[in-house]
Amino acid sequence: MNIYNRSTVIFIVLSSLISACSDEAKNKAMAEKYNAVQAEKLKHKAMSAEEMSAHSGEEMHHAMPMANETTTTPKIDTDEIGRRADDLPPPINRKQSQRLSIDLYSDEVVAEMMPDVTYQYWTYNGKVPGPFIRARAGDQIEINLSHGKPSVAHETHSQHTSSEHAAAGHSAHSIDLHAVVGPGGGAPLMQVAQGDQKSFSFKATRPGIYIYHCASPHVPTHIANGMYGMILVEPEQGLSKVDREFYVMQGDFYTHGKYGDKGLQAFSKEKLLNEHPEYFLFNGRVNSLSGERALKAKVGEKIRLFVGVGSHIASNFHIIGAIFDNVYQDGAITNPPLRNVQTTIIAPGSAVMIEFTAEVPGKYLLVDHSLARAIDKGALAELVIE
Ligand SMILES: [Cu+2]
Repeated sequence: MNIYNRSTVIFIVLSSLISACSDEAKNKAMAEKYNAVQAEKLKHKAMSAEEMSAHSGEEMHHAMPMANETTTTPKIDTDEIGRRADDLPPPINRKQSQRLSIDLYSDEVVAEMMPDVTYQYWTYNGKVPGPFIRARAGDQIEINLSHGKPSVAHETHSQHTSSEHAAAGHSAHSIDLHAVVGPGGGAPLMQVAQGDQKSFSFKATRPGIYIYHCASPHVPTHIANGMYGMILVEPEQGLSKVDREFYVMQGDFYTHGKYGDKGLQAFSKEKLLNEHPEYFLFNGRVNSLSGERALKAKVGEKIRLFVGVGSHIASNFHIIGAIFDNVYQDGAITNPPLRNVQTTIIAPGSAVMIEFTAEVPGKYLLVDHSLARAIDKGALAELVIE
């Protein structure tokens, strides 16, 4: 990090601890307040939908306003919360270091978690997971984080007041990148209040596949709501050539209702503290990586997966019917890989790089092999080999 303000770090650590201690007692009241704010926010959004439609953005789709407040199918902000598995930058070819500038924004969006189930996600750049950042060891990386989508910042302000925004628990957003060597992974420099924008830069010194996530109080809540992504720091000589690369992140989600309960689902902090998620999801929603959005490859092709866990519960990652040629555990892509692996554990806040060859055509299922999570709670994706 270029600059490091020690008192800021101490403040953030202390405030996180303080909020963690008092949170349990306030939990129920906060959930009620949260629900009230959600209802109010949706009402404001419905009222201003017409004027906002004049500012249509790529990832911001304003559907029909609510007919009334009691409808069970509230307006959604985006018709797709899940990032596609092939949405990642191509391999790096250059032989020298560069300066990179990465633009991120926080965005709280209501979207479908599964048909007839909606949820207010907190995101980087409107999708879960956030953008895949790709760099080369030695690069100087500048991270620019805006609180709110820049092009609609003024409309966002008009939707609810700062105090409502704070009551909903997202008065600040930030970023802690595990590729950063320095206090808080950059987070102390990057606490961004509503409507603000901050930047910091760091040198990517260690090759690896890393997680980044929001680190604003209450940190576990920000992460549980979807604020995470991956940053790959390629070694100077680059990675071996493959035919396909995919970006997959497993996340656990804590809805007030049970899995499949219809309507807008409030976040349940109680379930988060009890480590009792209702959903385990690959890339943000049920069936985000299935059907038309499945991972696709052809027989004989070499496939590379970057698989990470953004939120709080480890994944027992497995592909039914496949054996991994190479697994680089714990993000350690410069270590020799494990060979011929069936299932690999991915810790929360960690990622693995997996390589294998498509040998037999057909449909393969990516799962968390704690299989109730896959069969009953959403942790399923498809790989189609043609
Ligand atoms: Cu956040």
